[in-house]
Amino acid sequence: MSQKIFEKKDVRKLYLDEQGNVDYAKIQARWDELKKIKVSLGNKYFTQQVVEKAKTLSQEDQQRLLDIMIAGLTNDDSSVGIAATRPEDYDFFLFYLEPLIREYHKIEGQTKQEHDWNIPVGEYVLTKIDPKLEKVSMRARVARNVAGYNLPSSMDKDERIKFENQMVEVFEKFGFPGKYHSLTPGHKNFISDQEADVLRSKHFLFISMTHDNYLMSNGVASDWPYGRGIWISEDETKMVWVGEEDQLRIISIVQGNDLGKVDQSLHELLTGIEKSGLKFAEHPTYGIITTCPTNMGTGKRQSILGKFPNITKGGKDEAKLKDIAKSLGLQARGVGGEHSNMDSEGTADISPSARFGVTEAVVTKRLYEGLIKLYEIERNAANEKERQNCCNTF
Ligand code: DAR
Repeated sequence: MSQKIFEKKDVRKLYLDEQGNVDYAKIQARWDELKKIKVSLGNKYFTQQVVEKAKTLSQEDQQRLLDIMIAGLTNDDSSVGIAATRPEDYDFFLFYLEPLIREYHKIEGQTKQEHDWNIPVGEYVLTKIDPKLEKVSMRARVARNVAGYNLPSSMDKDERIKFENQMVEVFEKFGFPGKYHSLTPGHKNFISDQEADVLRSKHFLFISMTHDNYLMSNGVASDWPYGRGIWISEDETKMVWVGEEDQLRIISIVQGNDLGKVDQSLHELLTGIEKSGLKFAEHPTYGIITTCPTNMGTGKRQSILGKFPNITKGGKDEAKLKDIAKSLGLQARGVGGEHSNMDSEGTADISPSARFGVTEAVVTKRLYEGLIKLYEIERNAANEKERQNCCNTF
């Protein structure tokens, strides 16, 4: 199967028999084919035991299980490949999801998620790592889905629009000065493509989801652009994405050097939204429920945009930075987020990979401690380059 864009409604047909029932032989054949290319977690844990258990379920539930793993079946380069369709999937399909959740988040023993937003201001200060890190783009977001709705991969157009309108009501009364911009044609807050592109050029708004084969094949991008939009605070430091991979991505972007200040800003926004009466989907042990199990637990991702020209050799060796970051429990992404490239200065978005089994406070601590080591490696790479340059001249 090539890597062109597949829509969920078309791709799922590949794994159904003539009666429209799930065809396990077709699924297995595709997983076997993928085993020669790359083994995603969805593939690894789709064992014979899982198949046997799945076959005891109703056809509707078997199809739901197919939908959960369809991005992994579709994308040759998938490393996870899972998207939950409803909050209940994290109970109902645990026989399949639990081991892959444990492996991704490196959880041994009990899995109960704890929360702690007690994050000090003045402690995780980037200029302590390097005085040059005076004005850094620091970001943090939490993913949230609202109880009572399907998750985005199985929302239909009406549900997406209903959800967006419920959020507009929240934004109108939750007390933060700002404005909602909708991509939904005919919406009272509709913005044109040109206006949307301005927001994208500032790295505020997400790009069209129709270009992402993960989100297209698992249905998260269906009905684009209906029910999608962004709320932006007047000072452009707080944002809420509506209708992306999770129903809500609540975001804070701060230019500066104190990681704790981003958390403070994010937590203020999150609390403001909660106070408006919304109830987020939460699991008693898995914590915050998200579409992708990689985000569950805290749903929090905190990052900085940093330059690593020496490790990446002027942006040419992104893989090196990604490998080093991984060994430090961090993820390195390009300037435009996931699946994007770094620039010629090796500018990367660095965040801790763990979101589950750690508290919100630990995510910040891990980012800071990881950055101490990463910048040390960058300095060593710079010194090494200088040493080589010096000696090459002889
Ligand atoms: N690249 C996809 C998704 C990985 C996690 N990222 C999310 N959920 N945005 C994969 O399955 O490898």
